[in-house]
Amino acid sequence: MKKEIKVPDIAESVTSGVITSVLVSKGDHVSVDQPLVEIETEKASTDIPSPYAGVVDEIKVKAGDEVKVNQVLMVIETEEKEKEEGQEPEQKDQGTQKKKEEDAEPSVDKGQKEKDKPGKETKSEENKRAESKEEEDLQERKKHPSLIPAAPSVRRLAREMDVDLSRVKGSGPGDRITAEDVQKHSERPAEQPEKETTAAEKLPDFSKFGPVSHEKIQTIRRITAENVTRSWQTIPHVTQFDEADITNLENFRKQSQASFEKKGLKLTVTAILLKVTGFALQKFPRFNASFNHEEIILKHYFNIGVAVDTPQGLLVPVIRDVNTKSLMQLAAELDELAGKSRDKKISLDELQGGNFTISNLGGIGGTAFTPIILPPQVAILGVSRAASRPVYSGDELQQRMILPLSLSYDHRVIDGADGARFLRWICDVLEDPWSLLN
Ligand code: CAO
Repeated sequence: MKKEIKVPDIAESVTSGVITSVLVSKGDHVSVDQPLVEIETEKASTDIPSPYAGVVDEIKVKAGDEVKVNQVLMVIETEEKEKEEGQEPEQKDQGTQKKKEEDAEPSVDKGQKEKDKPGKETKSEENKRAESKEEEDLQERKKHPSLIPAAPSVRRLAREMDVDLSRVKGSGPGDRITAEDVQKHSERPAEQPEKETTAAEKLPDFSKFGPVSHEKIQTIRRITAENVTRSWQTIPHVTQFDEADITNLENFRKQSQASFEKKGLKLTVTAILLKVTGFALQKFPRFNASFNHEEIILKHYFNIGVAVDTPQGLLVPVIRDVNTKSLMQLAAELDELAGKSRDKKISLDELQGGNFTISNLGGIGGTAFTPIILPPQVAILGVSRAASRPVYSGDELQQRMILPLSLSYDHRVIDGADGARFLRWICDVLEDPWSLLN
């Protein structure tokens, strides 16, 4: 029996990738879980294993091809016998569903169908009726969104891309909506790619003014570019700035360093921020949420992603349940995950499930920046370089260590006052960690 192998739902908010190598050839015998292709997404490289044992019948991709979730990669002739009806269980269900839907059609429509004999009406009448049927169907789908045939991953993608699923025409079996349908639909009204191409074509010939060279855009860069563009275009970002006086905290950090060093670790600002932000997310639940137009999903677990600068591009590994972990455990996990990200050893699982992100550029420099939210999250904390500054304490000028922080948040979920309160709360705790004990 022939089975199609499709690109699976690889990771949260990943909709495409590039085939880096095809690991089998036509005619090869493959076993269950045997890697078939290697794919690179903006989050990581991974193998796609075979769900079946059988013989490779057809290969539809080659190294370098860009593929989308749900796209067919190859066909495998499995050792299973053809089912009686020659249908997959899923397809059978859809067939039954379709039949049920037809049976449930209002009797007026059935009667109307009888009258619809060719030649009995003009073309424009036919068009009008087709349009009004389409409109009826649309209203029906809007009333009962759960009846729209689409997998949970496709629904999630539609929410992230701000696509109304009831308006998308499905191209899968039983009119099932695929990730590709959602993508195509989202591209239609915006005509964004077309505009971008036109803009690129209109670039002047820079070589007229001086020497130039061309650098091919690498996969991770291109996919990151697409994702940040989508985030920037669909999420109304606001960025709030504040500063924390971390003089006392820095003293504590230096004093604690010896006990961390004994375990081969370093206590850094990022590890401390993981701890403090974990508390902040518990206190301000809206920052630990996702938005899907109909509701705000509040999460009761506290997973925080940390942006890591790696030679292959930006990666965001996730530290889980930060509120249950000590500073020592957080420092150890941060060190391990940042190392794995840089060494290309991070797994997809370790890159998923974040509720909030910390992006610390302070080790490099900068006084402030406006970080871009990682959907489906609703906020991200930017950390710039802590610096020693003269600060008045009453009439007295003192030398203090000041840490600049910026918080970008989704204004559909969080109002400005809450943004300011959240960031101020973090600053207050950094200035006086003992206040947490109150
Ligand atoms: N202000 C001043 N100094 C800072 C600092 C800050 N905000 N943050 C870190 N530092 C210092 C550290 O104390 C350390 O100093 P020493 O070498 O003297 O001990 C040095 O900078 C390097 O720190 P680190 O990077 O090893 O450790 P970290 O835990 O603070 O950061 C990580 C870990 C993964 C966040 C960081 O290495 C990194 O990759 N940052 C880049 C994040 C990024 O690219 N964000 C942009 C995303 S959007 O494009």
